[in-house]
Amino acid sequence: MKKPSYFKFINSLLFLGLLFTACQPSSSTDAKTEESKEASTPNIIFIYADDLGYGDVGAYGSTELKTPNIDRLANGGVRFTNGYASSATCSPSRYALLTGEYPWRNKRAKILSGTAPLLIDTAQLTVPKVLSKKGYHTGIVGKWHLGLGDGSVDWNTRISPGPNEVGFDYAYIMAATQDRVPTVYIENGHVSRLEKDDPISVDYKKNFEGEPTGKDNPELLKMKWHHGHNSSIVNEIPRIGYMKGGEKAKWIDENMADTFLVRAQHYIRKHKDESFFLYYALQQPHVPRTPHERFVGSSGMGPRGDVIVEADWCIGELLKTLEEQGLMENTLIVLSSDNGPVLNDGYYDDAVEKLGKHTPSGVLRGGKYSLFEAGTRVPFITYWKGHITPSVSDAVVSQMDLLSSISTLVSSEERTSDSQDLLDVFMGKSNDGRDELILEATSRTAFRQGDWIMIPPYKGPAKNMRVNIELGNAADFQLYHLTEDLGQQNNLATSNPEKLAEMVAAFEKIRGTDYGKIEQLELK
Ligand code: NG6
Ligand code: CA
Repeated sequence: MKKPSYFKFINSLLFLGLLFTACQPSSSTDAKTEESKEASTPNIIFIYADDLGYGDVGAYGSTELKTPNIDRLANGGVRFTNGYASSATCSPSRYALLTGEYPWRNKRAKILSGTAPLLIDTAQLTVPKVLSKKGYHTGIVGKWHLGLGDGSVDWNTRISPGPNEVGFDYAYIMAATQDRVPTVYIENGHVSRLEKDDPISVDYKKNFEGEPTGKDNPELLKMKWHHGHNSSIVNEIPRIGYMKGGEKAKWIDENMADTFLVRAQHYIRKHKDESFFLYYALQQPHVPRTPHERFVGSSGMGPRGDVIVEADWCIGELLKTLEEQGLMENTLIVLSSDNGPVLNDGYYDDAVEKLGKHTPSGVLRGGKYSLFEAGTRVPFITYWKGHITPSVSDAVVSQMDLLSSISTLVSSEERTSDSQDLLDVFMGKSNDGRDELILEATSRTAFRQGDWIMIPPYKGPAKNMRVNIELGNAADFQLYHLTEDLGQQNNLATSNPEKLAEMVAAFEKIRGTDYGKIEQLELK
């Protein structure tokens, strides 16, 4: 009698035990912890194009130029229609992207030469620093253009401070732009493939004796310069600045896209088991436009279109790598451009002649260097498979806001005062973007508030004839209502003096009052 009841008891215990294990909250809690751990420290990739315009992307209305991979991100994530770079030129935009600080607060934040010292203070907060502190591995592959060293760089020893000193664990970069010397890759401060008996010298003022230049030796060129770009010749392309030596270290322009892509893919594979931040800074479609032969003729628009097709392909390959590694659901991707588009930016390369019906600025007025919308309003996409529901957002967001927003994402307290926490907007959960934003273009500034934009009077040409872009300069204030007049055709400054006064007052509160004194445009 006892036995069976004993066994019954044991059986009941076993049954209860099994039931307990099955219902144990610990396993689901573990799964939850795992999930939230993943959700709170996803990999983060910034894909940052150079001079890609609002109208250059299929998802933003381009019908002539096909960008299927960017479109895939745009259609599977949040596509911002009011997403802004902080400046209409490169270095200031990159400065704001990484530091979360308005570029006009830093007087040195202008288009930098290849020998300019590091623009970011090594004590300054940066996106990679925020993430490093949360255990991320951080890397940059591509265009830097934020200065290197302290003013007198010896390119033959370790170059510092640079990306490694402002938060990046790994850096494989070109120093400035593809059209500026030094035309070499730099890996963690060391010029790649540099040979001891062929040291590099760089000078932006005077040439090295006996070295040919674009200006004096047109017979040595495969690409002709239109304005500027007539100093040292590298790979038969004339550049800005003078350089001597480093023959084996010089990049091959047509391979640059592949070189950066392979490094970015390698970085992803290497760090797939930890949380990583990759800043993949594409060099396209900045000049000189040098598509690999696989892409020559691919757009029917000449080299500018071809390098956009090439950049789009690179993005597709990067996505394949993430898929291959099973990282898509655990990676937040932000895609944008550092400033608006330009056609002829100093070389004859058929960008104007073969444009056809394509409109790089889309419906917007202006372009690179301009205070009009096309200078700073750029493709801006956030994508995170399984976490961001596809949508189109007209919330006003700035690249500068990524610092505080990402900080919130990874449960960090770090903030800068200019960078707004718009995480919910970037995640597509809210449409409550910025109320106001100051935009910059070659040291001039304009002010967006709500649907309005106010451009103060600036001396200087209305149009830069060489690049054929309206700059936004005028003798009087300009005021546009952007939802009713996206193309900025109707200046309402005179007809709406109250609104203008309100905008000027709000602008001056942030910007101060000396914004109008910039007569000397940095654009030569
Ligand atoms: C300008 C260059 C232009 C481009 C630009 C930087 C001349 C005349 N023009 O000074 O070709 O290099 O700087 O572009 O030299 S950016 O996208 O990096 O800001
Ligand atoms: Ca640029």
